[in-house]
Amino acid sequence: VSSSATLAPNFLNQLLESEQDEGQVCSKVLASLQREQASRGKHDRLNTFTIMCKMADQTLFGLVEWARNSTLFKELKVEDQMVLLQSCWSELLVLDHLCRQVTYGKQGCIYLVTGQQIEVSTIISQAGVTLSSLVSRAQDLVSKLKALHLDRHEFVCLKYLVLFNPDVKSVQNRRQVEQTQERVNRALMEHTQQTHQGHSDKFGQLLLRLPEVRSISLQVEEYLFQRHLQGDLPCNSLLTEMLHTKRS
Ligand code: DR9
Repeated sequence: VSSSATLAPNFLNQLLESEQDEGQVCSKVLASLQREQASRGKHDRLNTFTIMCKMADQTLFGLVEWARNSTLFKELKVEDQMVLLQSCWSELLVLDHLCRQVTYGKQGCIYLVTGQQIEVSTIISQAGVTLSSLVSRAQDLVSKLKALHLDRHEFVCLKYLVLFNPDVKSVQNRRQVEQTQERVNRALMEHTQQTHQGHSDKFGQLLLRLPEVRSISLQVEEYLFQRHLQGDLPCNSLLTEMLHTKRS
């Protein structure tokens, strides 16, 4: 057994350590939404879109916290941490959404971070073309990932691959980001080879899903930016701030 093969499981376990507990994330998001609702009067209830944005916003806070607590990310200069997060925040949100669907989602339903379930057919009937297409594309990807039996280790590797993107412009220490990306990539490859020996191409299949994640995330940004231009996005949100940073 080569040394890299014996070291890889430790490395992967180390990556898993900074994963957040879904129950805790759910409680945090719910608590924040309830505080928000409690501060409002009977005739000042938030609409669905605003609630969804606040939910996404809280989820995003959680993802930023996840990144900033991870050992690998902490090794980077703060400036590089900033540009990486600013570049991949929407991809992280999409991956997070996908993983939640793969883990908890029922056929034909969207499982929200709060534990609520919404039927896809309801969304399609209420939403406009952009959101409907987004939800459909995401559901197609969920089916593919379910068929691949994506596990927790693989999911966390995909998150790191998205985060440590050496192609982001204005990264200062490109070599460092590249080396981490390669290390995670190797760990993912070894993990898929060891745990899915009958499925020799799982590694390749997983990586082939990333361009679609990217494409969906760009469509999410486009959708949110349009709603922002219409004045629909809640103010003081991290979502809005991220949308602006990327465009300026
Ligand atoms: C889990 C990660 C946190 C993100 C929380 C938000 C989850 C977003 C994931 C899927 C979308 C769920 C949509 C729920 C819809 C509730 C009922 C509904 O259909 O409402 C319609 C409303 C308005 O639709 P519209 O904008 O198309 O306008 C219609 C127009 O007025 C008439 O033509 O839609 C919403 O309220 C949707 C809010 C979406 C908030 C988007 C946050 C996106 C951030 C990340 C999600 C990443 C994954 C997305 C993949 C689908």
